[in-house]
Amino acid sequence: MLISVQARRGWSSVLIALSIAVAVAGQPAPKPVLPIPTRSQLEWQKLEYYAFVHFGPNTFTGHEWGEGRAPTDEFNPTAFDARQWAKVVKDAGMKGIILTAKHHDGFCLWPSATTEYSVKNSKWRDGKGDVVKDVAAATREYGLKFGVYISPWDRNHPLYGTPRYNKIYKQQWRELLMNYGPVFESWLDGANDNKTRMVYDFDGFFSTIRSAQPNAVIFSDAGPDARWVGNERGIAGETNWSMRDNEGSFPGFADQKALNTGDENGSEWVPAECDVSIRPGWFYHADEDTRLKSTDQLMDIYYGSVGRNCNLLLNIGVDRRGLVNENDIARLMEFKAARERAFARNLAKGKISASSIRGSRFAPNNVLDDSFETYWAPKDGVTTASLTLDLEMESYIDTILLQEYIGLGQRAKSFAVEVWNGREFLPVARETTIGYKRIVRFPKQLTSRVRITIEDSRACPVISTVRVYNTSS
Ligand code: FUL
Repeated sequence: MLISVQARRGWSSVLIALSIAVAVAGQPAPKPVLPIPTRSQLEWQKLEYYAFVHFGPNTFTGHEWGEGRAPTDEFNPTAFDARQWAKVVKDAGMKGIILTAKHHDGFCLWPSATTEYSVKNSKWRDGKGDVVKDVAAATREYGLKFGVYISPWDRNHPLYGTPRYNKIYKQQWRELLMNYGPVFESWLDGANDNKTRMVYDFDGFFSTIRSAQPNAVIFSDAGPDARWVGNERGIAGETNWSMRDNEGSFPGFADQKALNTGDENGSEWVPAECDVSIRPGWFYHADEDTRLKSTDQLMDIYYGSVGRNCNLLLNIGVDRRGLVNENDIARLMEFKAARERAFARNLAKGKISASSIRGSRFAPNNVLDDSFETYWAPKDGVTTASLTLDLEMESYIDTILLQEYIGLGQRAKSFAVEVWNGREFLPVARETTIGYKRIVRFPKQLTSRVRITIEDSRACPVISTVRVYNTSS
């Protein structure tokens, strides 16, 4: 008896607590729209900007695609210092380094048991050096992520072109992924020898990588976790969905146009990454020291990649000393300063209202805080909705930054930005997708109010962030 009274009391207090919770929270969160990112994919997306480093015999021979015949002694950096790389990368505002542990020439930057063509047979550090080990340790020391690229195409290995080579390549992945600590991204392409046309066991490669490092995002032209953006210019499509169908596509046979925009109806979450080099080539060549991309070009790349729902993998030049070259350092820092100038002052600080309110937990104010996890959402079923923002004071503006809370899927299909001219709202931009981050630039306007209208969406929109800037002030 006593027990059941207590139980009833227990239940009623639970009910009271629940109704208070519902009153405070209003409606429950919107249901996810599938597919959605895994935890690793979401954490990966938040990195936004990290470095690619191509380093190996090509650095010394001046080639881009070595044939695998350069003597191992050619690889002999005179002042190799991975900590210098990590410091530069950190100072540049990048979040990690992906190292070409093996390029098409087949030379391994670690003492692999799978080949004689590696650092172990070079003069560098009397064959005792290990570039992978030093870079992995330096990234850890500087709080950076570490990733690796090994080319499946191997122009040196005697077994290349035979099925046995697939085993060798898997073994190389295992060596890299099991001996050097956590790897945030495993990068591979479908590069192949035109004559041999080696049949790669991509499924086997992916499962080898997955079992050695379950949290590493696997990148290739065809996913499975992150996809190539379809060009090496660093520019994503204006429309850029993080969804694709990986089925039937494999590395090396890429539909570049489809990769550039993703697919609204894609069944898998495969966000795009933009790989692009700060120099004309991927490897360091002294004669390219004066041909680095300008800061303006890098800003365009930033807007075309991070500003279009992509991660930016910017390749930098490590020279024959084994150091990031001074020219690259200077440009990286100018690029960083330019980003800081452009985004110095967020003008989205005033009052905000929405055309549809779901509940206080999902209030429009959530788009103004610094948290990615809090968002504004209208009621279920509402796929056209707007946010109106009063700026603190009349200001010049030319850029708006939006983020969708992609933990619930990528939703917005089209949106418009309008500014108040004292009498009415005038359109300044009409765009398509948003995704994790979208930065839209428009001609400079003097205004006190901005309206963002999600015109169409796969389900009710979930907007995490709205920021407004005058990037040319
Ligand atoms: C391509 C390679 O052929 C280039 O040399 C470079 O490594 C680039 C990042 O990937 O597939």
